[in-house]
Amino acid sequence: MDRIELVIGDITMLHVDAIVNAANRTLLGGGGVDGAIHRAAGTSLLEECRGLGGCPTGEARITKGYHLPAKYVIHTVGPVWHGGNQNEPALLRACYLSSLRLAEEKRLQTIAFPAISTGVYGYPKEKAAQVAVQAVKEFFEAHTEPEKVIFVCYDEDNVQIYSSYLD
Ligand code: AR6
Repeated sequence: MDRIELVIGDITMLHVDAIVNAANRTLLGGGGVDGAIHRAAGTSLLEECRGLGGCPTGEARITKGYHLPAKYVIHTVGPVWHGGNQNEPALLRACYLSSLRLAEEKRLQTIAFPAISTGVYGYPKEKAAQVAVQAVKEFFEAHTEPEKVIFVCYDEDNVQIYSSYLD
């Protein structure tokens, strides 16, 4: 449990090895945390993203962090919530696991996640937090790297929800 931390605030401010972006399949930016990350990183991020050719839901891609304090950005595409019977939990879980695998491959030690899919994509926050915490715990059982995961809560709801799961 000491490998999991909860931070309240803006993910773009964090001095970590990688922050995760809740992107869309084009990887060309958008609103929410995606917009904030692109604004803070600068236009070079968008240029690098253009070269990636998009990303399927549940997968992840890595870029540099440019003007961000974080060294890298791991872009993952969460599922849009359609009621829960369209494979949403498995796809959301895949986002966390594929991001963690990329971090491990690059030997990154600290990685910060926003609450993927819980904004524009409408995934219920409580259900999403459960998937997120469970995926990270399971990954940690079998892997020593990354050393630390930070869950970043931007809204008050998520602060309450994550706190209750991590207690
Ligand atoms: N730092 C940390 N968390 C944040 C920040 C921030 N600066 N800003 C918002 N959040 P969303 P999604 C939280 O909508 O649901 C974009 O247009 C927010 O409170 O950013 O996966 C993409 O391009 C929420 O809990 O992502 C896609 O089209 C969480 O981040 C689409 O939105 C996720 O909300 C992805 O939708």
